[in-house]
Amino acid sequence: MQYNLSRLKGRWTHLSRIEGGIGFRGPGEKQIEIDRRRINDRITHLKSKLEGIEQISKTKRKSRKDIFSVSLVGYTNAGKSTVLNRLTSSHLYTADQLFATLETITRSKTLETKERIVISDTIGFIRKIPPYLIASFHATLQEVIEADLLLHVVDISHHKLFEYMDTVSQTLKEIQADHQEMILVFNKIDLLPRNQYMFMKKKLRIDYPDSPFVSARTGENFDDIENAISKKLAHSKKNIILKIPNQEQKFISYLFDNAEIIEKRYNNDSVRLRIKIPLQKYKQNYILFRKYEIRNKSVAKRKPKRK
Ligand SMILES: Nc1nc2c(ncn2[C@@H]2O[C@H](COP(=O)(O)OP(=O)(O)OP(=O)(O)O)[C@@H](O)[C@H]2O)c(=O)[nH]1
Ligand SMILES: [Mg+2]
Repeated sequence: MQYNLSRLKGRWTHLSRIEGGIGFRGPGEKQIEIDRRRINDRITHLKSKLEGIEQISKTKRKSRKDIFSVSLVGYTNAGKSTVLNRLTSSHLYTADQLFATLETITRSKTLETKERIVISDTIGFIRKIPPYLIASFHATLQEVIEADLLLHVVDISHHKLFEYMDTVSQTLKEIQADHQEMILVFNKIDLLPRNQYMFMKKKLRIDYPDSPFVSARTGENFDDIENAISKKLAHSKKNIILKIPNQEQKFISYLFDNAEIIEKRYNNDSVRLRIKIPLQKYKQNYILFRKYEIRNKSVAKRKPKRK
């Protein structure tokens, strides 16, 4: 709509040739104004709808806070939705077109290890996403920012794969989602002739030794994705804030021995800690953690987010 708005001028030139007299407007100009108003109304309507979507997805994310979350990212048409379909045996819309996916879809999956995770599909990235599009896709991108793990799906058969990989990394940096754990998944291996596939694999293995090479179409090597996720899950860490009374000395010293302390602040009768703790250890002491965990509050006041 924003794009249409900026292109309105040239649209009614055939009518503009009919001149309006002094103080009157030609029919071309009038039509442009009507169109502009219509588009502006539509933009307002869509913006408020987007706010609604964002609110809903925020609530949903909150309710899944304790579940390990994986987000699929990648260049448009890389095969993200197809990968998700196969991983979770679902039937999302996939198509050989750009931007087949326009909203976030989240599916849950139970791994062989019996752990439940959620996996979200997202819109594809492209080179130079215009800023107003980033705003529209904020809800989707928020999912990416908050994910515990990113699966970066790459179309290995595409001649521009390295350029596309760079674009995705760049976009992740721009939305400040480059701190997360990431697994690169090389997809569409069925499209490469065998010798070319072996050559690419050998080359890519140097930089990405743990990456799965798969085909979402045939399902080849799909177990490798699940194994890679399980591995990351086993080593993943939870970022939490705790307020612990001083008498819990044993628990406090346990944390100093087992967690990475990011911030600490001593009060009269308690200590507030922001820590990173391996998920396994968090689970082992789940009751104590839940008892003292502070949700959605930061130890130090954060700088207000720039809009
Ligand atoms: N041959 C082959 N085709 C695949 C494979 N994975 C996906 N495709 C096809 O590639 C096209 C794009 O797949 P999608 O899953 O829609 O891609 P996407 O990354 O979700 O795309 P956007 O939502 O547009 O960003 C579809 O036609 C899929 O059938 C694969 O492993 N092999
Ligand atoms: Mg898709």
